[in-house]
Amino acid sequence: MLRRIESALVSEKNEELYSNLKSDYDALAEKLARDGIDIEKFTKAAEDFQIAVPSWGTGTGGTRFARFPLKGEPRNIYEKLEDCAVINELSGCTDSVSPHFPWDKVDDFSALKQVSDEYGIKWVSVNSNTFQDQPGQEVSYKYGSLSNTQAASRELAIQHNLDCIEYGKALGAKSLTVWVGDGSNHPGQQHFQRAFERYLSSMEKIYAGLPEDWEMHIEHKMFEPAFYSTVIQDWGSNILAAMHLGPKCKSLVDLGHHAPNTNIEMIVSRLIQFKKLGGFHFNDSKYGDDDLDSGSLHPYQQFLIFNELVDAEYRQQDEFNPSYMLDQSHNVTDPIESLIISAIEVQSSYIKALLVNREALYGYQESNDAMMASLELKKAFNVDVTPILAMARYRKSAAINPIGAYRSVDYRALMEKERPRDPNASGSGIV
Ligand SMILES: [Mn+2]
Repeated sequence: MLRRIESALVSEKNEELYSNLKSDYDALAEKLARDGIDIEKFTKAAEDFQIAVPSWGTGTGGTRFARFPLKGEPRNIYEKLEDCAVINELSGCTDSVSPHFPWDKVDDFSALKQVSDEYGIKWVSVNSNTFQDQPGQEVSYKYGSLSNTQAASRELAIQHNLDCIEYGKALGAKSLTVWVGDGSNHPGQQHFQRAFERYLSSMEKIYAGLPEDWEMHIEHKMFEPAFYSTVIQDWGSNILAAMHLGPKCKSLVDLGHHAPNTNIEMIVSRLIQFKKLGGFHFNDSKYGDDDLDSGSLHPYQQFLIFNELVDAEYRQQDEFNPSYMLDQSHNVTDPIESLIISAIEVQSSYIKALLVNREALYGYQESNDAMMASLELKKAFNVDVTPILAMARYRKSAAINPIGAYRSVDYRALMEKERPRDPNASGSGIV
């Protein structure tokens, strides 16, 4: 298999760290065994856990004020794929990439698929982009895309989504993620119901173009670029649209796309209950859609979301198969490092949620023992699962210390030589 970081280097670094890891792992195994928990089951779960990386996340993010690009940034989809391969080689838990069109320009899909196969990387949900005009575009999205009052703009947006499905088919993807920035900036600017009707009518045409084994995921977002109203601004509008469109359409939850303090885990539960949870864009947030690194600020919230997901797995909820993806903006860090650490943070939340004693929790819920129910969750959350995650990486020939291994090869300096900057290159965006 093609690699970007030599496996010999990773194993050399791992051997330096293995004996300490083994001690920590054995100590945790003994501690968990006292509660009748077999650590190996959780290590296996960590080995199996996978989360997708967004192609656009490999570039430095930015704000509407500025972007400070990193040296050696990827300039095209092939170079983004290379960086995604690095992330997977070191983290062992990111074996898929989600592309974004037309940000990702592809001339030959089968050639791209061949390279990704060589890296052992799969392509997952295809993202369409109808929130900005492309050079030479004849009709504009300035006043919306799928909900635009002008039929020509709507038709262009519908056709772009249908094209994205074809791109995804060529890459082996199985879902289309649709996020639109449609909305308004002034009270009275837009007729709420008519805009939503136009959106639904456009989405019906895209839905009709879905292959039998595909899903369509709708991503809601509270605000931006529209600052007064947004057509799919919350999970309510989202699930209404998904229910209207049919069983292949589900809702996608981006953690940053809610008002501060929203109980996202309860939204997740509702979507699970009605078989409408399509997937996630993981990130963290303090004020709005600030796209901080996953788990960097609210690790307990992320754990509580996984508590709902693991609960659904435990209950063998019908039609429960959400896709996991990172979607964050890396403004001050090396995106490769942020994506590695974020993937591991999400994996950590999953393993901690698996540690919850479900039957005990149900018992406390039935008997209204609020304190013990809360402590049951805290008990799992407070377990330091890092030895489990590191052992899982070691067993998969990924890095025990991914950032240490990454920094030891000075990848960015190598890429600076390999990828001279194009002064006309446009920046990556974040949705
Ligand atoms: Mn997103």
